[in-house]
Amino acid sequence: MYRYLPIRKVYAREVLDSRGNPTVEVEVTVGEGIVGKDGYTGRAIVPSGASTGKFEAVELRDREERFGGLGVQKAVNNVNTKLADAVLGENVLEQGRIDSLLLEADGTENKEHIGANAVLGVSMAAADAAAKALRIPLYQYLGGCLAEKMPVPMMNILNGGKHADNTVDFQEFMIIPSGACCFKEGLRMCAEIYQKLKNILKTEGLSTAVGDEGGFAPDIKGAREVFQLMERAVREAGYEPGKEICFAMDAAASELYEEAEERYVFPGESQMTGEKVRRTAEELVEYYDALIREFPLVSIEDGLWEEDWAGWKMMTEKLGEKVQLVGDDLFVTNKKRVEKGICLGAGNAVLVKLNQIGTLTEALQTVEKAQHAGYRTVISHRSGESEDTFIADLAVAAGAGQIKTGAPCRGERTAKYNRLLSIEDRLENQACYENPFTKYPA
Ligand code: 2PG
Ligand code: MG
Repeated sequence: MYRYLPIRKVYAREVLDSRGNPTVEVEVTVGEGIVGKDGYTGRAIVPSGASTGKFEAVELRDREERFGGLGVQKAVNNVNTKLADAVLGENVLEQGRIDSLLLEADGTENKEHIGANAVLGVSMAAADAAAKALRIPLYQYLGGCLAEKMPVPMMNILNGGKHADNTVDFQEFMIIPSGACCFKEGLRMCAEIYQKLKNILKTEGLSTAVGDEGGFAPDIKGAREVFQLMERAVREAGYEPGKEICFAMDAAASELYEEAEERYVFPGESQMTGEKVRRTAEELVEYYDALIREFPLVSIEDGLWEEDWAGWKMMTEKLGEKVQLVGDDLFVTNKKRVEKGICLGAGNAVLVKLNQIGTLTEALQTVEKAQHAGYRTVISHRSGESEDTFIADLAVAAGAGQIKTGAPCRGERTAKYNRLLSIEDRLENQACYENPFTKYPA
């Protein structure tokens, strides 16, 4: 077995993501011999968000005419010059060292110099190359021989907010197969419900077009009406809401908050009702509480905006015993912000997105910090994705427990689900699948 596997080549190119915007693909070639002859090439495509948090690491865009300013040639050049210089000849099996060399090459706190999209591409592709050279699956390389916990999917079936052009103000409505015995069964149950929901929408004369993450994107008045349709779909598929299937939502409240008004503004609901709908943090938490009482809602992500630590504390005191409160924009996969949340008692779960922080090592440290404090972890895709399946392996490797990777629709989403099916197959009876929501609804 190898102990030293030098990085021979680092190469990036501009490719397209699922929204048709450019993103960075990186190839890292390792091997003791001549490149191209007996080397192993790992590859990675970096995702991109739409409802990005204010405190995320910086995604470098060209801001020139091509691709409407969204080109990533500068990030690509940074990989091919500065980052390649930093890691060529380094041992790919030392991920921690590679990531710290990448951080050093950038030299800023938020990776604004070289771009988190450049840095992350190299970090991920290096891990992929190492796994290939060792001829073991990526989840095993990252997580070791104890990597056998399959994540429970939080499957997005209805899109709103920044991910769709409809009147639904909250960004994501998800189903969780809490009664499934394994990942494969859970995925089947969710896919069946997705199809039932499609039929129901059609019968109701609502649109079955999909949003960025593959969930349907009809014009609906508010969350209650969405959950009612979801309950119908669950029942029609032959399952019991609250027993076999629970609900989750990503409010993405940072997108709704108007600082000047100190209120959350609901443009879709306002349009549908003809009244200007605005809510304070307290009113919004009351609103969530009512939804929790009416529906089997067990997880709320970004229930309040990213700078309201006091509001998050209040929300956690009120709802934290009943439901999972996931910090996405609040924590941005940043260890320091998670530490702050733990100290304050803000939220009880962390959403983990690699490109919010920029290196694999930092993301894994955040997971460790969260899990150590008893916070749950959810590995997540971005709304702009690709065929890259890294996060599926990462979810198993980190024993994250949950994954959020969209609807059972659109290739960039199903690629991750299908990868998880193949991992579960490979693990055979070693694979474990635990429902983290046994104690909910309270
Ligand atoms: C989120 C993500 C992924 P985006 O808010 O959780 O669903 O969306 O990538 O647009 O930030
Ligand atoms: Mg989110």
